[in-house]
Amino acid sequence: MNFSLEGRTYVVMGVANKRSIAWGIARSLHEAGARLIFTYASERFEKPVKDLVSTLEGQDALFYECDVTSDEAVTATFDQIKQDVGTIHGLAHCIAFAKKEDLQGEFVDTSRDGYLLAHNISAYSLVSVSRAAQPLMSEGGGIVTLTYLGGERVVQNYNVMGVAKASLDATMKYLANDLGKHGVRVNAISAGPIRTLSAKGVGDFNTILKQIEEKAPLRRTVTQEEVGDTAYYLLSDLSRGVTGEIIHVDSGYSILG
Ligand code: NDP
Ligand code: N5H
Repeated sequence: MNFSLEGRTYVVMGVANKRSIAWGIARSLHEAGARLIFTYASERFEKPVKDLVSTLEGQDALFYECDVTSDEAVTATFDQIKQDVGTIHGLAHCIAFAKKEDLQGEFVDTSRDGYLLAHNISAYSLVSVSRAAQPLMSEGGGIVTLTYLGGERVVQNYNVMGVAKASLDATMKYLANDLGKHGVRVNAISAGPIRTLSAKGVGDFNTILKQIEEKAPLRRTVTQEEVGDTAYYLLSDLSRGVTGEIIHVDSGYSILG
């Protein structure tokens, strides 16, 4: 079996900058020979993303604006991708958002607004994007999303995002069940803490990283590259029998009690 991604096209959603997990995924897919399509939330990110992608040698990428809070935007984006490239072979969904005030203090204080916003962007978007992308995966394909341990158990301060990740995990499984008959597999990567723009400004992130270095079986944190290579596995035929699965790329931290 040939595990090169030559001749295959993948959509990567959620590159904000070079630290983004989505960027680690893009680099792994690029290394494997894939053609890449990038989407970003607003025009503001067009130039930075294009500048970053210009560093990928020989990559003939395409770029689209896509705010996942709008079904119309999602549908229009994938309609345009269909017109421009025809078939795609997979998608990496690396998108989440919650209000800052909902990522501290007590979960019980989460507002209705904040709860709905976090779920809208971080969980429902996977439904919307998968529905729009599936018809483009006429040769079968893979969808990968990014989750975190805080959706499986209580992690201090993760709060509403933990509840949204629990929803995302279940969403991934229901989508895997629906899309399997079309040859489309849907999986999640549960990444250990990585310093990204989203993680920035989050109180005591250093303490969280230090705890991983002290306690995780591998005694170190993980990198964007390690998450990227697992996404490559999940988006390639190497994982052809795997769907509805959550793979922890977290130095083994999740096995600890
Ligand atoms: P980044 O800040 O690099 O990426 C977050 C992305 O979400 C940004 O690119 C942002 O797009 C995008 N986004 C937010 N709102 C919208 C929207 N309405 N429409 C489209 N895109 C939107 O952080 P990460 O790489 O850390 O995050 C990627 C994923 O990984 C998230 O799901 C996160 O929960 C998950 N994760 C992260 C971990 C970590 O420790 N960093 C650990 C486990 C999981 P834009 O920049 O264009 O606004
Ligand atoms: C237990 C923790 C630490 C506490 C919680 C952190 C949660 C982070 C996730 C969300 C996605 C962060 C977020 O929405 C930040 C925004 O309010 C403000 N930032 C932005 O608007 C920037 C500019 C844009 C690019 O960000 C987004 N998201 O659009 C969890 C950590 C140990 C692990 C972690 C950091 C998990 C995760 O899900 O990201």
